[in-house]
Amino acid sequence: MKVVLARDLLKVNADLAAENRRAFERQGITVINLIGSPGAGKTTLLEKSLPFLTREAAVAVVEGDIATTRDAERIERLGVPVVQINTGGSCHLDAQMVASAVAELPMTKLDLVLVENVGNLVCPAAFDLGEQAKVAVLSVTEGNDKPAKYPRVFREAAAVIITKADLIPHTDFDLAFCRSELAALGSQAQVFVTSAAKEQGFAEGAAWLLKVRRGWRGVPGHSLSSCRSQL
Ligand SMILES: Nc1nc2c(ncn2[C@@H]2O[C@H](COP(=O)(O)OP(=O)(O)O)[C@@H](O)[C@H]2O)c(=O)[nH]1
Ligand SMILES: [Mg+2]
Repeated sequence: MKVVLARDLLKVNADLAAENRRAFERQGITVINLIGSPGAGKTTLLEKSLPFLTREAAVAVVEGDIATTRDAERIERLGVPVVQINTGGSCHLDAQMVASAVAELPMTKLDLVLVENVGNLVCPAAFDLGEQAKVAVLSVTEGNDKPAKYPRVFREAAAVIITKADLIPHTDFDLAFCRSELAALGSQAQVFVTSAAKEQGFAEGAAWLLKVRRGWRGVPGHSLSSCRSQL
C-alpha cells in the first residue's frame, strides 16, 4: 500500500505554483487569489469591481467551485473572459487546476487575472496557486471573530474586503474590533468596506488593485511587501 503524505502533496503543489508564478511574471500578468466563505460575496465583489477594472486593464476571471458553472455565467454576462474550474468535490483550487484554466485564456493579451477560490477559509490558505497576492473576503454576517479563528488567510491577505456593510445594523459586527483583530494577527492588509446594495467601496478596492498591478508590472520577483510602501 502506498501512502501519500499531505506534505508531499503540498510540496508538489508548491513546485507547480512556483512555475505558475514565474510564467505570470514573464507574461507581466498579475494574478489575485480571492478567498472567502461560501456566500461571503466573492462573485458579487467581482461583478461590482470589474466595470472599474476593465476601464484600465485587460482582465479575465477564473472561477473555482465544486459544481456548476453559475459563477462563470455571472461573469460572462459582463463580457469578461472567464474559465470555470469544477473541482468535483475538492474544497480548494490548486496550482495544477489554475495552470490548466489559464491555458484556456488569451494570456498574452491580459494584465490581470482574478481567481475566485472555492468558498472556504481553511483549505485555500494552504494551497499556493502562484498568485501575486491573496485577497480575503469577509461578510459582516459571518461575525468579526473570523480573522482570529482563520488566521492564515487573514494574515497573508494583501487586502481584506469587508462585504455586505449595509447589513451591519442587523448584526453585532464591529468594524473597529475587526480591524484590531487583524492588527493582532500582524496583518498589513488594506481594508475596504463594501456594500453591493449601496454600491459602495468597489471603486476604492479596484483603484488599489490597479495601483498594485502597476507596481508589479514587468518586475520579476517584485513582492507585495516592496510595493506596499507605494500604496
Ligand atoms: N445585502 C447584501 N447582500 C450581498 C452583498 N454582496 C453579496 N450579497 C448577497 O450574498 C449572496 C452571496 O453572494 P455571492 O457573491 O454569490 O457570494 P460567493 O459565494 O462568495 O461568491 C447573494 O445572495 C448576494 O446577493 C452586499 O453587499 N449586501
Ligand atoms: Mg461565488
